[in-house]
Amino acid sequence: MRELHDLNVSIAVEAAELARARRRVGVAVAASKSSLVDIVTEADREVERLVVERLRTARPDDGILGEEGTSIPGTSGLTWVIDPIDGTVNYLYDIPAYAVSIGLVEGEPDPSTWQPLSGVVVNAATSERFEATRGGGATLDGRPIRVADAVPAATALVGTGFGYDAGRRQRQAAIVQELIGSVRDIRRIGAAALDLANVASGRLNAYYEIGLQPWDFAAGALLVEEAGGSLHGWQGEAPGSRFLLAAHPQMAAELLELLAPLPVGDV
Ligand code: LIP
Repeated sequence: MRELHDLNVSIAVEAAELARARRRVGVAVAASKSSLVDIVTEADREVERLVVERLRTARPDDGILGEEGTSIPGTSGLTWVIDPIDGTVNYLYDIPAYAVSIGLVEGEPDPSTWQPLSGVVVNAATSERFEATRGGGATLDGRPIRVADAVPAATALVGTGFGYDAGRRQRQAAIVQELIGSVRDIRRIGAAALDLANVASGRLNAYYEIGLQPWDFAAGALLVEEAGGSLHGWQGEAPGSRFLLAAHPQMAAELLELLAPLPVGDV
């Protein structure tokens, strides 16, 4: 496990350095995906190629699933789940909140059944390195991190995010409009992996989002759990693309109760 995690850290740090270097010389949209504003840059693709190349050399029997199209089945029972640049729009605008996120999971690359083993999230703009191993705790630049102490929802700082489809964003915003009056405030940072790292390190009390992709949270969810937090899905489902909430275990019930009457399932 240690060797696999050290490999994860080494590759994530190298990939973050590449992303930062490309940002310095300028970034342009290479293509759009699900909508005009769901963009990919050449750096996203280049960073994913670097991560895949390193993993194929070091771990040729493992599976790999990446946001920018990598889908390689493995025979080892392990799969690396990659978001080469999470927070792509922040990256395009040079807002210093974009991260390389690499999770290593055991089992099928299905968030409802996989067992996370190692997670690394590197803020490529600031070089902050969040990491966790299953049962080994979570750290920020080598220092142990813990979720913030539980607080009532009314004083909770809650992160969330929005999708790339305009109609879905409006439905998601309608939920925020209802929730914002019942919590301290809302933060929309623009990178799920960093939102989860912020919960794990106590910078947010909670984070929820509707419509994430497996690569958005494969590493960050392990950070939260190893920092003493818990992950929740919608109405008892496993946390995943339909809905994911990360929070201190003693806060989750109240936050889920606030969300329950809202059209989360219809977004
Ligand atoms: C982003 C997520 C973010 C979400 C954005 C987008 P990307 O991922 O990290 O939480 O709100 O809509 O999905 O596209 O930057 O890798």
